[in-house]
Amino acid sequence: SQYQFIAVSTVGERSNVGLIRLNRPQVLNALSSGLMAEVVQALADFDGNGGIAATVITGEGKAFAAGADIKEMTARSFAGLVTGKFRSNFAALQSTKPLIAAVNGYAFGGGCELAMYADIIIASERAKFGQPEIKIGLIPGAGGTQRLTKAIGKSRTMEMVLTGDSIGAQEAEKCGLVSRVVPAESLLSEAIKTGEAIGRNSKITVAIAKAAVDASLETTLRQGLSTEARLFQTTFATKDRVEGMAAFVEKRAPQFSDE
Ligand code: CO8
Repeated sequence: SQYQFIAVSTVGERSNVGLIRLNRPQVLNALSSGLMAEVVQALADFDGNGGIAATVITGEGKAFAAGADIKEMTARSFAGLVTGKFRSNFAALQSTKPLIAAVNGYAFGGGCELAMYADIIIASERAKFGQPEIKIGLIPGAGGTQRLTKAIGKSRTMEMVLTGDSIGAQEAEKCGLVSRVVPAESLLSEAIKTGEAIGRNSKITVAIAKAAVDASLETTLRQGLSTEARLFQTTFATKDRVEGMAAFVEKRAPQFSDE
């Protein structure tokens, strides 16, 4: 394999779901620069692969990812952070297709941030989410203060970011950080099933829908509704909407062409 720190495959009945497994279980999948660079590459490859409908990312062992690699970070300096490339792998994460995080265990620090980068988080009952950076003299640096606040609100985010304490899967579900909690043994199959369900829809319409939901996090309600209206209109220009409606009327399954 071209990868050292992750394992990459395609899964699902139609082999149309990408799977990325973080694979440094001996250090709880700590996100070293090397590992992050591989995640960026694998995600970009799946994104550009016409046969892939969605990607699932998960961790090997008892962690999803316990954060940035602290041993690697100890050598970093303020000047190096300002002028260097430490953040660039997080900043380079890019997926126009749906990304599903299957959080199997600890999602701490950069691990929680990586999960929150995903479009959907499905949690095993063993999952734990935290932004413990404060305990080592840092603050979250890859979206933790922003995406967590948008997901679960200011008060809980403040409590987590200021104390460094983590929350379990049930609490994460209760406060809306994850879409659902499933038994540990069915986590991966549930995440893949979700990818397959997305894959039964038109790729072009899925991309438009994802862009519309993403817009809600970036803008005012008025602008967001306007963006949604425009994107809704564009779906009428697709062959897949003609097919989808025809199939409904004719009481048959649609044959989407992704056009
Ligand atoms: N980095 C490096 N090594 C790690 C990390 C990590 N983040 N987490 C765990 N490990 C290693 C441990 O050192 C240990 O290695 P060894 O066996 O050689 O001693 C091995 O993994 C197993 O870990 P533990 O023995 O600690 O396992 P426990 O089950 O006892 O504890 C915990 C699990 C509670 C998750 C614990 O490992 C822990 O607290 N880990 C650190 C969590 C943390 O602080 N994460 C935040 C890191 S900072 C961060 O993520 C900033 C992100 C910035 C991104 C933006 C880029 C600019």
